[in-house]
Formats: sequence, structure tokens, C-alpha cells
Amino acid sequence: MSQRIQVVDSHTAGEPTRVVIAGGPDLGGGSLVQRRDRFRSEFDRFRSAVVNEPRGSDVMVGALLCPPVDPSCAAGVIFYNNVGYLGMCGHGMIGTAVTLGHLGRLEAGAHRIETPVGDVAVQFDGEQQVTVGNVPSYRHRKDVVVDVPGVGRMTGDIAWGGNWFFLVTTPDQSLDLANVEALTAFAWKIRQALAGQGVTGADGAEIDHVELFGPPRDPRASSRNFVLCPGKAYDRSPCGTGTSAKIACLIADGKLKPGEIWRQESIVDTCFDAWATLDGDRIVPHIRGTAHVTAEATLLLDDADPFQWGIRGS
Ligand code: PYC
Repeated sequence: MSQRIQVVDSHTAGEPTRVVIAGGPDLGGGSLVQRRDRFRSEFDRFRSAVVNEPRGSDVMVGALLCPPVDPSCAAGVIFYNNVGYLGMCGHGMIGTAVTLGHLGRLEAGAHRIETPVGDVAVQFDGEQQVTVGNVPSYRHRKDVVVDVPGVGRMTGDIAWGGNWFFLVTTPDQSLDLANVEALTAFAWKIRQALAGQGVTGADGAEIDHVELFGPPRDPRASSRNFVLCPGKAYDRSPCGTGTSAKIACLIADGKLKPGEIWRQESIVDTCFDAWATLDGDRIVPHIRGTAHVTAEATLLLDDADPFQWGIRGS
């Protein structure tokens, strides 16, 4: 007996997204938060089967499409990775929109898509380019000092961009692809220190993304980053939610004006253009990027396969 799951894979600025288009679990009704919680409590092995080895990898982000609560929205989507669930995912939203366009399910134009942390606006050009009007983002704390064993004292900001981030400027780290092992170890130590010292986002939320910043390679870019995701994989893209968190900090510091473009370069030299609009006193980041479909596939989950549900923790 095999379970068959139809997926479409894409990458956004180098970071992969796997959209499940058929064969996913029925999460029933309710809000996207309730459905995400049901996904976690009743179908977590499905998450692992789709994104973990041997069918996926640590870097894969999954997207489960759901009927939206609000029928005027184009879709609902729950993002997940090798270790759990994401609030929002910027590169994943761009990949999902391009995938829906590829399937003829999303026309060029303006749409809204629901996520567990709020609705996002999606402007799709009908081909590869998507602008995501993200959930309102904000800086929670500025200049937080953390004692990182083996590294020393690090100062950074805590900000929400649809996920929780600790943002640090690290001019002494080489943000180079050849240096990702060292960067991963460095960012992981920061993440562990945050958890160990009880440093959290609002309401005690775990800070599960660490974002390092340095000077860009491309003179047209504003900054270069390295983002370590919750399951210890680094984001190949500039990270949509991480760039949103950065935009919130820049606006709070008066270093970026609403509407002004911030061009965020990734560790693999790809870029997102980002800017903010204000909704009252709320900062709404906009992230523009491109995605490319890389595969249409059917995953087979054979009952006789010892790794039917993926290699957990892989
Ligand atoms: O683009 O927001 C993002 C993201 C989060 C984790 C990986 N990518």
C-alpha cells in the first residue's frame, strides 16, 4: 500500500518550497491557527514525510494549501520545515504564488492569502515575480546583550516579521558561502544562548531564527545576510520574514523611510527588494522576489518503507 502525495517544487532566490497540491491531510474547518495545531498534533508525520530525507532535505520548506476561511482570499497556507511549523514564510509565499500560477490556479493581479499569523497580500505578475505585503512587523527589543559561550557578548535586536528573529550586525564574520559551516556554528551558539538565558520574543515566544548582517557584495544592494532557520539549515534566499524583521528595525531607528527600497542580498548572492508602508502606526513590509518551478512530482509513501514518514530529525 502506498500513499500518493502530489507536489510542485520551486525555488525562490535559491531556497526551495514544496507545495502539496493533492494527498495532504484533511485538517477540517476552523481558523488557520486551529488547523495548524491539528496538523501538528495529528499529522506531524506527514510533515516529516514531505520535507525530511529521503524525499526532502533539511533546507526544504513545505506548504500545505487549505481552503481559506475568508472566501475572498485565494488560499490558506501552512508552512513547515524539517523540525516544525513556521508562522509565515516569505520565500515560501513567493514560491506558492508562482506554483499556483504555474498550475493555472492564480491569475496575475492582487490577491490575499491566509496564514496562521495573518493574511498577506500577494501581487503576482503572472510569471515569476511576486510582491508579498507581509503581516505587520515590529521590533520587540533593541540592543539586547547576550553572553554567547565561546564567542563573547553579542548585541542584537529582537524583531517579529512573521517569525521571531535575533538580528546582529557581525562585521567580523565573513558572510561567504565558503564559510557556511562556521557561520552555522556561530549562529547556533547565539540561538542556544538566547534560549539558555531566557531571551524571548513577545509573550515568551522562542526566538528560532538568527540573522547576521554584513556589507553587500553587489554595490546595488543595501546589506548581505546569513539566516539560520529553526532546524539548523541556512536560508539560501535573503529570507522574507527576516527581511521584514530588518525593515521593522530600520524604520524604528529612522534609518529607512516608508517607501524607500532596501535591497537585501543573501549568502548565495540573490536579492529581495523590500520596503515598508504604514498602516496607522503599524509597519507593513513588502518583499519582492522571483521563484522558478523546478519539479512536478508524486511522492510515494510505501507502508513497507522503514522511512515512509521520513528520517525524523534528519
Ligand atoms: O523567507 O521567510 C522566509 C523564510 C523563513 C524560513 C525560511 N525562509
